[in-house]
Amino acid sequence: MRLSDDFPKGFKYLPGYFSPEEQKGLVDTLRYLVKEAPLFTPVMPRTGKPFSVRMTNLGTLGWVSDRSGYRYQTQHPETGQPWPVIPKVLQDLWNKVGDSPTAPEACLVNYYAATAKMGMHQDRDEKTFEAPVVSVSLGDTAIFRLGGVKRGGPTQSLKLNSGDVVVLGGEARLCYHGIDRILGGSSSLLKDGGRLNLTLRRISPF
Ligand code: MD3
Ligand code: FE
Repeated sequence: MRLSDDFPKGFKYLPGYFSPEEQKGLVDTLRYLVKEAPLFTPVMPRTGKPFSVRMTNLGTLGWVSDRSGYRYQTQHPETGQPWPVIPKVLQDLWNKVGDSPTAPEACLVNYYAATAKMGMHQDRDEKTFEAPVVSVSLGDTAIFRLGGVKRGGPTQSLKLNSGDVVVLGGEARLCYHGIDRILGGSSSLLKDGGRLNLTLRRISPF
């Protein structure tokens, strides 16, 4: 077990980046956008096993998973509509913390009910790993696990609370990571409980 303050190079943890008022504003914006692009339940490639996390996307490209595989696509898999535009507050966040010369193309929105989790994985469906991934947590606290660039190495655990931002650049960009569990009832931000995670990404080279 690594010390919890000994993060990989390029991993930036910004606890409480968004104030409670800013978090409420973000949730209001997301409620509106999720009406346009409803949460869907992705399934695993080949097996069709459903994810416990529900998802939607904002931006010119959105990440989807179905029996054919994982990919980025321009339309919502159920409505066939283009994804809503990434709101200004998230574009601003990217410009402030992303140290990346251009705009994010995708904002994956993950919704975790109290029983949902996400297994350890790498994010490697993007065509460039040059830009960081910028993550925002809202609602219930998550127990996040961060490993190294190889599967099965040492890992460390970190709580992600509502309003926290994490920037995954440099070496951290290809580190294994997952969500072990959600602490149900730890936040009252979302009226039905659970957790929203937003990840801003660049897919294509600049
Ligand atoms: C570390 N989401 O959408 S966000 C994902 O909380 C994903 O929903 C988790 O993993 C969530 O792919 C974790 C923090 C995060 C995002 C991307 C990373 C950590 C990362 C990429 C590399 C290393
Ligand atoms: Fe991930």
